[in-house]
Amino acid sequence: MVLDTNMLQKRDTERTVSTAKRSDSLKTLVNQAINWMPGFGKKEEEKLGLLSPRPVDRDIHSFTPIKPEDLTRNDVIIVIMGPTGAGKSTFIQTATPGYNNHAVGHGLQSFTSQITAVRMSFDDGTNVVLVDTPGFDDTCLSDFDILQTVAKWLKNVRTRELEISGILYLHRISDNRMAQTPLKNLKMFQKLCGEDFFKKVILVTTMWPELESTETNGLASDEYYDEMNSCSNREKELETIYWSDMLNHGSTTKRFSNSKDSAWDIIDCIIDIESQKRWVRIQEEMVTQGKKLPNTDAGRQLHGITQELIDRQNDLFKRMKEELGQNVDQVVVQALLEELKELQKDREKALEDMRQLDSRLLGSLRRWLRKLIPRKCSPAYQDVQDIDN
Ligand SMILES: Nc1nc2c(ncn2[C@@H]2O[C@H](COP(=O)(O)OP(=O)(O)O)[C@@H](O)[C@H]2O)c(=O)[nH]1
Ligand SMILES: [Mg+2]
Repeated sequence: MVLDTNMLQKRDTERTVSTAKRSDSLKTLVNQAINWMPGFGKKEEEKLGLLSPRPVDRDIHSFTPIKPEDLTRNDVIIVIMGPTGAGKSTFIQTATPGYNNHAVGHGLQSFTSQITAVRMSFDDGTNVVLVDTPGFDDTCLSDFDILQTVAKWLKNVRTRELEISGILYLHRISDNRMAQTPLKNLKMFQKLCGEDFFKKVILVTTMWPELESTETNGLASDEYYDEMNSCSNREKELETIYWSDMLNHGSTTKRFSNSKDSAWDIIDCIIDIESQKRWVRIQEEMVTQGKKLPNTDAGRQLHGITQELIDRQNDLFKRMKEELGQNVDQVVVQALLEELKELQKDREKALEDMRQLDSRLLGSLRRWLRKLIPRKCSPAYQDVQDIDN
C-alpha cells in the first residue's frame, strides 16, 4: 500500500494512542490530545475504544422470546434487516449476552428463515423488542417467500396499531465491493421501507477489523491499518453512492464494533429518534390502501428483479449448453454439468416466484376488470373470463 507522509504521521499518532489508552494515567492526556489533533474524528475515537462507556448501563430484568401477538404498546420495537450473513442474529446475541437465540449462522448460510423476536425488560419498566428477520437471499426460502413472511409480520403489527420505532439495516463492511446480492437486498429494503420511514433507519456496518485480534506487543499491526483504511474507503463509497438517497432523507450510519456497548449505543440512537408516528411503506400499502403484496412497491421491485434474473439465467443456460456441446474434456464437461444443475435449481426457484407474483397480479386485474365491466352486457367480459380459465 502506498502511504503519503500525512498518512504515516496519522498512523504513528494512532499507534501511540492505541498503546496509551491501556494506561489510565495517560488516558486523560490522550483524550485531551485528540481534541486538537487534526483529522482525528469521532470515528477514530470509536475505533480505538476511547469514547466513554454508556452513562447508564441499564439492568436487563429478563429476556423473553415473543410472538407478534405478544407485542404491546409498551414495546420499543426495533426491526433488524439486511442480507444473510450481515450479522443480524449476532447483533441481537451481542446486545443480549446470556440469552441464546440459537440463530447465529456460520458464514453466508441462512439460519433465520423465520422472524423471531426477543423482548428485553428493564428494571426501569422499559421494554425493548429486537426483531430478527431473514435476508432476501435465504438459502432455504425463495425471495417471494421472504417478502411474504416479512410483509405479513409488518401488516400484523400495523393492523394492531403498533408502531415500529426504527429499523437497523446491517451491511458487512468487510465485503470487497457492493455485490449483486447485497444490492438486491438494499433495493428491496428501500421499497419495502419507503422514503417517509428513512428517518427511522440506521445503516449499520458490521465486521470491522478488530484491533485485539491483530496486535502484537500492544501495537496494532500494519495489516490492521491497511484493512481499516480499505473499510473506511468502502464506508465512504456506501455513503456517497449506495446510501446517499437514504442519508438525504434522514437515515444515519453507525459502525458496529461487535461489543455489547456498541450494540446498545446503536439501539439507544433508535430510542432517541424523533417520536413522530411513521409507518413503514408496505404497512401503509397493505393495510391502509388494501393493496395485495405483488401490487406494493416491494412486490413490483421483486417482479422486476426476478424478471431480470430469469433473463440472465436463460442467457447463461443457453451459453453453457452450447459450451457443453463443444467440449470434449471430461473434467470440464463434468464441472459444466454440475453448474448447469445448480443453475437449473436457481431458475426453478425464480420461475416459481414469478408465477406467484404474476398469478396474484392477474387475480387483482380480474377483480379490477370485473368492477369496471358489467357482467353479460359487454363482449370484453368474455376476455376477462378467458383470463380466469
Ligand atoms: N468478526 C465479526 N464477525 C461477525 C460479526 N457479525 C457477525 N459475525 C459472524 O458472521 C456470521 C454470520 O452472522 P449471523 O449473525 O448469523 O448473520 P445473519 O444471517 O445476518 O443473521 C457468524 O459466524 C458471526 O459470528 C461482526 O461484527 N464481526
Ligand atoms: Mg440470522
